[in-house]
Amino acid sequence: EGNDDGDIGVALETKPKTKRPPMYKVLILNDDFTPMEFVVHVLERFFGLSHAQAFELMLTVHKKGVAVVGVFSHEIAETKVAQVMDFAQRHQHPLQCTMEKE
Ligand code: NFA
Repeated sequence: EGNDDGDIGVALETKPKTKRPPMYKVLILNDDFTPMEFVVHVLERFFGLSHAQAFELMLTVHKKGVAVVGVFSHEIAETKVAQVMDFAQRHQHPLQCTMEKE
């Protein structure tokens, strides 16, 4: 940084910034009423988990109160949340699904 072209030699070099899109965690919350089998079905149907994976994750939510069930782009996360909330409502279960920035 320094030459004879008359300017002031402030460091203008910048990092080449590559922008990855922010990712979003999709969370399932425990409640006292939604049947365990319904949650397992949701996890299989909307998150592509095997029955064994879905059962294990359902138990984690049941015991800990909440768990991350997947990480997605904003658009995909919004779609998953809407699908789960709609499916739960149609079956009259109070299951809650939300998203948060990672
Ligand atoms: N706690 C619910 C029950 O005992 C099961 C459940 C698990 C609900 C995970 C919501 C999420 N029937």
